[in-house]
Amino acid sequence: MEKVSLENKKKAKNHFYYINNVIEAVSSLDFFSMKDTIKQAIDVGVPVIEIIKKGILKGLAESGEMGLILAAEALEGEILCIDEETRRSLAKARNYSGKVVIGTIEGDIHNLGKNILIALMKSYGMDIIDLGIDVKPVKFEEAARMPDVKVIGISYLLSSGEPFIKRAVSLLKNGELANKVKVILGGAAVSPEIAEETKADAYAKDALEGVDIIDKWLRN
Ligand code: B12
Repeated sequence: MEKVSLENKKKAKNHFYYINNVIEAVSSLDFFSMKDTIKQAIDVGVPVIEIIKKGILKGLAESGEMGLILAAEALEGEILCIDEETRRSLAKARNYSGKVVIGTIEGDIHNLGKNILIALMKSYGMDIIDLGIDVKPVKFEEAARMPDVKVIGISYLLSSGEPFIKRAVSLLKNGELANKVKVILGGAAVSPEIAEETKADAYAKDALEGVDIIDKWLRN
């Protein structure tokens, strides 16, 4: 018993070291060390979810706008790479059914927030279809018709995207798809008013809140 707890303490200390390196790299705007430290943390076995929650998001909070732009590039290759076998076993352990579709709304090319959410969802074991950026409302509707799709997540950072968000949610929630899919909105331009006005099922102020809501939906 004593030995196990000592090992756990060592492991936690080790993880703390690698997570701190990630925070340091992200907050100091060092693109190459961002990539390296994220990869190192993954290689030594720090769970991706910890790297995102305790490392990347903390580092981002300390960095300015330039940091966010660099981090967007650095993250893409590193944290979105959970292999399919691992994902499936995580999904089974959590009793998930159904897929999540995600995309950034028409006219909007911001993808860092969306990619962070995807990385988090993958680390929970969720099965994801990423429609990418600048996604037309009708594409969300088409995706919602696919078998197994249960959740549609829409990212929205530019306030000029409001008409497209309204159109997308209307296509998803005003017809026969309303009972098939749940819709969640996120991103800096989303407000409680928009979520209520559009009749989306939920909105989330950040990826952590979003992933918890989706987690509950996929278990039902
Ligand atoms: C980085 C950035 C860019 C990068 C994007 C790089 C990339 N690959 O994403 C570049 C330089 C390309 C860019 C371009 C532009 N940008 Co810009 N950009 C930003 C910036 C600095 C950070 C956005 C970001 O990545 N934040 C970090 C992430 C982690 O946060 P987030 O996106 O909010 O996501 C979190 C949550 O919201 C949530 N989340 C996000 N999506 C979703 C979805 C769901 C379903 C859920 C549940 C949760 C969720 O999870 C994330 C983690 O918690 C913001 C300013 C800011 N400080 O926010 C401006 C900002 C968004 N941009 C802005 C503008 C105006 C532009 C441009 C039009 C500029 C121009 N004149 O060309 C263009 C847009 C081009 C286009 N057609 O989209 C404005 C928007 C203003 C507005 N209200 O409309 C902002 C607010 C800057 C400002 N203060 O004016 N931008």
